[in-house]
Amino acid sequence: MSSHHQILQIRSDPFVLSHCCRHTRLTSSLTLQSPLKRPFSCLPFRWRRSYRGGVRSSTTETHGSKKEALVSETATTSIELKRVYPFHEIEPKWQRYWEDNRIFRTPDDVDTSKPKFYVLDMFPYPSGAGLHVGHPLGYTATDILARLRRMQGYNVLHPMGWDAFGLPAEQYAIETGTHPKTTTLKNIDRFRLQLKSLGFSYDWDRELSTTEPDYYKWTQWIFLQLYKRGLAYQAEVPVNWCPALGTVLANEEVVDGVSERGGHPVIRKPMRQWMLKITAYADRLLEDLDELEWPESIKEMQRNWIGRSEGAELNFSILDGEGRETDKEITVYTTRPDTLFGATYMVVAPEHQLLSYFVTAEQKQQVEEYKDFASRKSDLERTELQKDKTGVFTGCYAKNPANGDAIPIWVADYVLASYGTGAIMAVPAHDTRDNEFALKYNIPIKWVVRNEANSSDDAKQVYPGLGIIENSSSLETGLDINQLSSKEAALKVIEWAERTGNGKKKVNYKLRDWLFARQRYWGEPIPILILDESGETIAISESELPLTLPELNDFTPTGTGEPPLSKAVSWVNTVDPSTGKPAKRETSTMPQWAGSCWYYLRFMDPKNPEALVDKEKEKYWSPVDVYVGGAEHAVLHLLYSRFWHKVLYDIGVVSTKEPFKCVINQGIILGEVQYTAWKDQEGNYVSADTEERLNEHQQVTIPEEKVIKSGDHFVLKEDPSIRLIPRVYKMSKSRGNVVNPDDVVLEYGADSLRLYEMFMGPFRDSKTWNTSGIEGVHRFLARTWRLVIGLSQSDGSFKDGTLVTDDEPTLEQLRTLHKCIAKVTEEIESTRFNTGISGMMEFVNAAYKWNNQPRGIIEPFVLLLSPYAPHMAEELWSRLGHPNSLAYESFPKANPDYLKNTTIVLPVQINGKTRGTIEVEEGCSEDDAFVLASQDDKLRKYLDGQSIKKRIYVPGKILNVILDRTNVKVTTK
Ligand code: ANZ
Repeated sequence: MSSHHQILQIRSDPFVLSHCCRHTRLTSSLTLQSPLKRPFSCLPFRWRRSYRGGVRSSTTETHGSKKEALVSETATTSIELKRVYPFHEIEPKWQRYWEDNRIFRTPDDVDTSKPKFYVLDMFPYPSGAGLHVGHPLGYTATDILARLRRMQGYNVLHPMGWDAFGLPAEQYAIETGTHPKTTTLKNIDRFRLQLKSLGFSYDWDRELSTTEPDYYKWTQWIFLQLYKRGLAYQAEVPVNWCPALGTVLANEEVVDGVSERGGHPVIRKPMRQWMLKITAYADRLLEDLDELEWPESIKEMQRNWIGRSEGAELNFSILDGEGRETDKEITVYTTRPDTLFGATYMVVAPEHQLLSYFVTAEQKQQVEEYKDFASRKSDLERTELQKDKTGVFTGCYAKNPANGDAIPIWVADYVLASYGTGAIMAVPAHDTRDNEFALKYNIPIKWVVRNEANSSDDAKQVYPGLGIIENSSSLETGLDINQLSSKEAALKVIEWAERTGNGKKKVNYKLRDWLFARQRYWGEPIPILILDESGETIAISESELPLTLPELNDFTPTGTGEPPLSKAVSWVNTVDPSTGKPAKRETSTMPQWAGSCWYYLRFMDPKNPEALVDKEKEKYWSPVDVYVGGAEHAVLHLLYSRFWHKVLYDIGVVSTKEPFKCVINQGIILGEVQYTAWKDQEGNYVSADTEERLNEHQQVTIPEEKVIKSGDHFVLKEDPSIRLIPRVYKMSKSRGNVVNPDDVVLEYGADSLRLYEMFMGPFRDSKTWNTSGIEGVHRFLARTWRLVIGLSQSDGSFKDGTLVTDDEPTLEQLRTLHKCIAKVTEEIESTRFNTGISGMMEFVNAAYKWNNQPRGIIEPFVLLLSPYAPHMAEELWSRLGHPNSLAYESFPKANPDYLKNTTIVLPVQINGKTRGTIEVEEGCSEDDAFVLASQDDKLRKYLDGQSIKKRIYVPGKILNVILDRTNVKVTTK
């Protein structure tokens, strides 16, 4: 069942809250009224009432007609809220306590004889928009794990920091003149405050930002190690040039031909760029995937991204105008050397290096125009299968090495410059794209592979599969592969090519070297000098690191491709310290990926001025045990980090081959379900299932309280014949369905937000936000509070202390507790956080039926609750008489003796007379007891064929079945 459905079913409560999204829409006209610096009306409705009532008493609210209504409700509501439970007092109190006492600090000198647990969140980009409700989803999960492991005696590393270089701060600087550093620091402050308000147990002493020179010193140091090993180099490559942003973008930053950020057009342009040779690690990046406890889907995405393929490089000589061989060759990459005799033309990419050498004078202009045309397309557009193939004949021919045939060379953009050799032998009988192209341009098609499985296939159809080779022998070259299987033929062609110098076996990867330079200001400077005289590049000395980013007031791109840093003239112009020769600094900066590639290592030893990370510390803490973040980072971030990690492994900086042992992707939180209805011209509703052309009617959004579920559908409460369509959207500013976690914390508290995000559904699934769901978990927390503390007094406050007694727990109480311990522990460890909560809810429901709340039961339960709702748990723990935080108390362990299911003998009466007994599990349901009774040999004769009037069941005591004498019916099954 999808999480969407689950959530819809939870909604039995009336909708108390207005959606935050609607409030956010109201805000534009109602500004600056609240002392919270937030328009009053953007707060959810109930919060407004309590706020007015004095819980937070400093406001004066003057919103016209609403005012009176609000005022009349306030006095009671504020008390009601206090009665529920005083999260607004407890939460800041414990946050202060944790901070003042540095409770979650992981000291530098931990006792390394204890086991370790390193649990890490993908650190956020501190955007101007602040925290989104999607952030706390992953952060709460890691916090629960961190808190559990601390209580289980592990040394826990649970840090937080900021991935703070990047485009948005720079764009903002261009628009407003505010320095990116100022914006970034402000955003970080806000993020930190927000995270602290959620009670996450981060070791804030280890906080770091990728923009701090102390940090990027080591990012630059890693770059130098790469450079020294030939893994960072410069090359003239076709790049995605975005004129509007004035920068080169990586392939993954271009979506459908426009920049991912901002949606500006992107063109292909050859430029000299810094590249990192990730391809040198392709094999290891592929092989080592197998040993990782990562979701199979991510591993598969990485495998596809690396894209290993085996084939051959074959050389085709270029022919001159008279058809004579020249000394120039075009090398193609093919995964199907068996189809060599079927190659009836060649294609080179528009950017191919040799193109200008062999294109004929007559074709030159057409080819130039075509190159220009192709430069406007992204690689993705060029390779899309369904796109119409285009190309231009170069006027030149090449020799097929297998049979000596002269075949035309075309230029076409379905061949990419960046893959293989940027040239292909085209086999239109056996490759779909080549087939389409050949048909369009009237190029001969030659069949060389027979489909064995279906020889009756239309011989004129393209056949891309393997088969038996035919039409493939040449007297001239002596090569004959007829009647061989495709596999055998491929081996034979490779062997022949290697022997005759016509080619070689080749493994290729889709993975390309990583374009590592950005023509932007707000990034790490690349620590390289370029000598004025020779253009030679020189690494700056490690002792000069960090090479700090110079101050700049004008961040606008130069528009020429020259990075903004070129405006920092006195920084750029320098001398090579070893020779005194004039030189210029590299003005491109590193991409945002750089800082995030290795931050997990710095957290192990964040303040070390001597080394990136101390060896002993690294040995103890590596690898990251659990790494949680969004699936959008499945490939790039995780692949880049793995690459750097492997380089660091090779040079002895780290001790493990892989950085992250287990990766978990949290699901996306989607906006609240929106219900759409349609109205005709007269204003009458039209049911979504009766009308074919719904779009001709007016769409209206129906509030949830006017909707009910009918069967599998949603209908209007006032007229159930009108069916509605429920829709779910990603949260986005433009749709106005973004939920701000701050609002939720104000209204319900951080513990409720944490619990709700965990309770929404399975952690890895996408889920829809639902405000009434928070009310549910909030009520659970309030029930827990009252269970331990009791009801509030007449003034709304709560007595000190608790209701807990020192009575010996009963067997039933112990069983209930230990079942809960087993469940919560198991569910947290398997990251099924939602069902862990259900376990605690069951416990609280059971505990409400008891006459006493023994300390021996309640104390362990409070510890169980603490990873999820740490503020409430700390408060209860302290009221239970403990002077210290519970953060390092032992997490309760389930005693297997109390987990065994026990059976009891249950007497069964028929019409009040005991007729027999049955053996049932303790706590067995009425239905189960009845079924057992009706199957019992002795009892069956009383029940068979009888109609049952009623059943009286007292669990653990008796089952009494009253028969209906007037209507005899078989109902026992
Ligand atoms: C001849 C041939 C015959 C091919 C046939 C396929 C089928 P993978 O598996 O993805 O590595 N190719 C090579 N370089 C290319 C480039 N730069 N741009 C576009 N296509 C390129 O694919 C390798 C196959 O893709 C190669 O094998 C080549 O076409 C094409 F029946 O060569 B083949």
